[in-house]
Amino acid sequence: DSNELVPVINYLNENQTEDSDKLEGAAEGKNVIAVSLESTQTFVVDNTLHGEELTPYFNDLKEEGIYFDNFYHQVKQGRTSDSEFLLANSLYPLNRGAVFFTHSGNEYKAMPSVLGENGYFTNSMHANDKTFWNRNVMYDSLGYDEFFSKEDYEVTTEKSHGWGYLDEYFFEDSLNKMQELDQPFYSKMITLTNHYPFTLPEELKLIEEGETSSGTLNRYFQTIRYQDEALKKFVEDFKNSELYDNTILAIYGDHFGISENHQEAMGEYLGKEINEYEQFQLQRVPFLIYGKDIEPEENHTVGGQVDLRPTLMNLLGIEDENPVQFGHDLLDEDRRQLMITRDGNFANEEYVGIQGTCYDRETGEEVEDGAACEDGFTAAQEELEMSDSIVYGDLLRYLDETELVTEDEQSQSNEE
Ligand code: GP9
Repeated sequence: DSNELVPVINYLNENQTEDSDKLEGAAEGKNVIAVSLESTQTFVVDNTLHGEELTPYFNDLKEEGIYFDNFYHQVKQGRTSDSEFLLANSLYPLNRGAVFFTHSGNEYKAMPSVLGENGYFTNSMHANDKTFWNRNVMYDSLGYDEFFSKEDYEVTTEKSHGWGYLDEYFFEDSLNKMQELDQPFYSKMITLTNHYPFTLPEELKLIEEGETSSGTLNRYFQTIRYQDEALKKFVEDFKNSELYDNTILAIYGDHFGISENHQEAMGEYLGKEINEYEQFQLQRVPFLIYGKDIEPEENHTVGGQVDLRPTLMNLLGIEDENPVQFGHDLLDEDRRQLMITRDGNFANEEYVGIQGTCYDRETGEEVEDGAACEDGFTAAQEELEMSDSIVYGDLLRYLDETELVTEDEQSQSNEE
């Protein structure tokens, strides 16, 4: 019942820092375009193959925005849909299955619905079948006004490959659609071409394939390079459009593309042995905030996808009335730096904790004093359990009444 929410809200309140974000409201009233880059990991950023950059455009673009280099994906079996869940709710996805399927009937007070209440036209753009990951059902629960799916794009065989509509055309059509939307809008775009098994038509291969022992990794370099070219066309067109003046971009990787089955090949490419710590660090995905009046900065804070919502809402200067969020604004200088994975592992400023073993986050050395990681493991367990209780118990349906209860308690204790 509604009482189950109280301890969660109390815990979250205790862990909130006073907001000391100089960028609060920096993008007030602006449109937001969130771009989810399929299978894009941080290790490709500023990296080369055969002496050529893998993501030449992104490498330059990140110098013009706020780039987070210690930002991790937090997905599990629901993959892209889990990353969407993290972004929309600032809750953790589930340990088994995809919450987009298992709990699409829950009540959420997700970012699209809150933005909607604040005058935004909210939509998701993804040129795949609308039923994939149960998106057509879940998007209603998350409060999206519209879903532009495959049927809304000019998908032809010539413009498709592998999983479907090629990114370059997806970006082009999407930008055209956005220019027609009511403003302010929030559009979430999801790319598709850089998806396993990472194949491309010959003429779209802009770089020779890799030479490692994994064909998957070798091809991944080519689809990553292709995606970067498609992104370039999109952002350049965006900059030349009227949207540029009043829109921010939030570009992030959704999850890993290269699984741990390819560790050896990854080691060949990176020139080091991929142990447990390195494998963990490979779960970093890029995150970039870019827009006309956004001051460039390289930000090293440790965070993850659960932090996207509070970060964006803060930039927009919107008071988010849903207190049940596990993320912390990435731009808040006093934020608690703790990134929790669905497996109960974590990274904080000093350590990375993996399956009971504690590593120095910067050096990767195992820390003798294992107790150093105890707090992190405990917090990870606690938060995952609390987040699960919300999802399994469909507790957000009690949000309105619970808030009244906690406020009452608050004012009572103030009077005492
Ligand atoms: C499919 C796309 C890819 O619509 O989101 O899904 P993934 O396999 O990466 O979760």
